[in-house]
Order: sequence, then structure tokens, then C-alpha cells
Amino acid sequence: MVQEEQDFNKMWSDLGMDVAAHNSLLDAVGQMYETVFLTQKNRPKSTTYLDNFANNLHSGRIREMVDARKDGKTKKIIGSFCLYVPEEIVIAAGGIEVGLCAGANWNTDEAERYIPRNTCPLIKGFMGFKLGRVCPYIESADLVVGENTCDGKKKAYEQFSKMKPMYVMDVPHVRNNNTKEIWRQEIYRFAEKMEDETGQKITLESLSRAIKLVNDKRRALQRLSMTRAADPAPISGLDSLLTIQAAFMDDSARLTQAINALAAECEERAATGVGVKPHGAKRVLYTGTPMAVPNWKLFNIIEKCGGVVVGEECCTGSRYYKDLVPEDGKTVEEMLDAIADRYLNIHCAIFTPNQDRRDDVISMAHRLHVNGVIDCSLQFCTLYDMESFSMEEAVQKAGIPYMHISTDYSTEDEGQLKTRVEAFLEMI
Ligand code: BJ8
Repeated sequence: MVQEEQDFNKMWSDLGMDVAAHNSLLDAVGQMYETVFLTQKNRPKSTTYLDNFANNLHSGRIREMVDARKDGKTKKIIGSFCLYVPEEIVIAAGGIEVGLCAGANWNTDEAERYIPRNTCPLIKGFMGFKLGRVCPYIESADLVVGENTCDGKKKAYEQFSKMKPMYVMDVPHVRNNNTKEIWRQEIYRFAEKMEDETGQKITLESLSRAIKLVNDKRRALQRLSMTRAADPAPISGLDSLLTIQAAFMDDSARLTQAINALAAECEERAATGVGVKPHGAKRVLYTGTPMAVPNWKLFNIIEKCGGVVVGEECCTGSRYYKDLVPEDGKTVEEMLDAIADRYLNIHCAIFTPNQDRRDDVISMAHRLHVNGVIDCSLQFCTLYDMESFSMEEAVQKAGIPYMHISTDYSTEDEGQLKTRVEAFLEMI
């Protein structure tokens, strides 16, 4: 055990990390995990996979990725911050794609030397993690792929690129035939960049294999999500959220197997009326900004107050798995076009107009039999804050109770949030 710890310390140090600071981060997250996850009652047995995943997040999984690169099993580790970066292309070029969004405050004072104080916590988080050298995913990445989505990320990348090699994708903000063509060109450009980076050609075979691998993961997540329509819900919102968070970091094939095992257990639980909460617990649909590890604050509050989150319309939720890439492409170009079309259909608030997101929320609310919708934006996220007005109108018009929350990664507003969530659950 001691030997293992020393090995990991050496690995982190070889990656250029601040090992002492990183160890205190790990301690804090480990304690948070125990309080948030391990105190839940009646979890499906298969969630032991998630506990192991969380335990290995900064150690075993990083070792695996670093070793894979050393042994030539993969060419490069590619970090990304957004759902618009197609993992199928990274995998087809022989890379591993990992999510780098940060879900905790770290080194905030230092981050505020490069970006304004009133920046969303997700952006401040990844800047702080990089400046403090405490994230092994950022440090092990050979290339970081950014994207022109919100203004905050777009401008923060100009600073981030001084610390890490970066490539930025240009994502359109409206959908029409022109932007569809521009986005397809952007996808080809990205495929070429990946080939240059890994020195490996994307072939018909490698791309079909990658599409199937990622589709299988998305299909497993769809299967798990269907089981959450049952009352009582067979799995908590917290464990479902962690499953999606794992989808951005874990080995795809292994995780798909684990999600299918979890889904099978949840199907069984749903059929026999076994749940994480009693029958009739208030059912909440989450919509809003993404929740990166270890941002479990709101779900923890909702579920500790007796409610249960049964669905997530966000990038760490249905937006990640609801659409697949067709598997019948006959040429690399045809498959790249299909990837472009699939990714252009992600209903992020950077798009205008964005009626589709509201439609998704209403249809999920009906399918999952929710009692209320909680729409949450990270503080200073203008896009999601702006959309909350039309979201409220649409949800209430559909006869579903709605609440908007704006929060950050701190614990300061937990008491106030708890009071608001309790009142909402009481009312619905
Ligand atoms: S596809 S949601 S992952 S852009 S919360 S950093 S928007 S100020 S994360 Fe996003 Fe891609 Fe869209 Fe999804 Fe900016 Fe808002 Fe912060 Fe955000």
C-alpha cells in the first residue's frame, strides 16, 4: 500500500504536478465522496464500480493512460472542455479523449490574476487547477482542445494556451444550411489535426470502430436512463451523475460493460419495486449548466432533502447520450459528415434560437414523470441565466412546477439552497 502510494506520488511528480497540494485536494474530495455518496441508502450493488472509479480517478486511471501511451497502445492523450469535441475522431486517430472541466474551486486568487473575478466557476476552476498543477488529466494531456462557445471560455483559452498546447474549434451559434457546411469543414479540419497530432491516419475501419465504441457507451446510458422512469427510482441522481462524469474519464469499453450491469440491476429493481427512495418521493428533473467532478452539491441537497433526481437535461446528462452517430457510413467522409450532423444537434445555450432545449426538457419531464424542474446555472453564466426566463415560461405552460437557481462551487450558500429546495419539494 505504502509502495503503491509512493509510486503514484512519483507518477504525479513526473507529470510536473504539485504533489503536496494535490494530496490535500485528494483528501478533501475523498472526504466529500464519503459524506455525499457513501451515506446514501439502498444503492444498487453495481455502484461499487463507481466507488472504485472514484477511488482510482487520479491514480489508477492516470497510470493506465500514461502506461498506454508509453507502451504505444495509444498515441496521445487529448483533453477537452466541451461536448462539441467529437471523441469518435480522437479515438479513430489513436488518441484517448478526457474531459478537463473542473468542478471545484482551487487557487482562485491566482486564477483571478488572469481572468476576471466575475467569471463562471467552471472556467475559474480549470484555470486554478492548471495554475496550481493539481489535475493529472490536464498535466498528462498532450494537447488540449478548446472551442468557441461562451465568451468566458473563448477568452480564457487565450490565457490557458500560454500554459498548454491548445487547439480551438470554431462552433457555430445558429443552425442553418450555411453553418451546417461550415461545421462539417470544421470537423474535417479537426480530423486532420488529430491525424497530425498522433501521426496516425483515420481509416474507414478505425472510424467505424470508434463510432461503435462510443455509441455502445451512449446506448448503455440510454438504457440506464429509461429505468429512472420507475417509481420508486432504482438509482439516485447522484449515482447517475457520477456515471456520466465517468464517461468523460474512464476507459470506454470497460465503463460500457459496467453501465450495462448497472442498468440490468436497475431494470430488475424497477420490476420488483426496489428503489433508492420510497415510492412517492418527489421527482426532479435537472436542467442547466454541466456538473464536473466533484460538483455534487445541488444533487446532494435535493436528495438529502428527500427528493430524487430522475433525469438531467445538460451536458453531464441526456445531451451526452441521447443521439448516436449512424453506423452505416460507407466512406470516411460520409462518417465525418454524420459525426458533424450529430454534434451540431447538441442543444447548448450558445445556440440561438434554442427552442429544442425547451422541447427536450418538456419531453423528458413527461417521460420520467417528474413533479418539478430545477434549472440551475453556474454563477456568471449569462447564456443559461438568460435562457432561464424562456425555460420557466415553457415549463410552467406545460403545467410543471419550476425553480431557477444560480450557484457556484462554494459551500457558503448551502443553507440557503437547502431552504429553497425544501420549500420547492414541499410545494410540488
Ligand atoms: S455544449 S454547456 S460543455 S459550452 S457554465 S463555461 S457556458 S459560462 S460549459 Fe458547456 Fe459545451 Fe455548451 Fe455543454 Fe461558459 Fe456557462 Fe461557464 Fe459553461
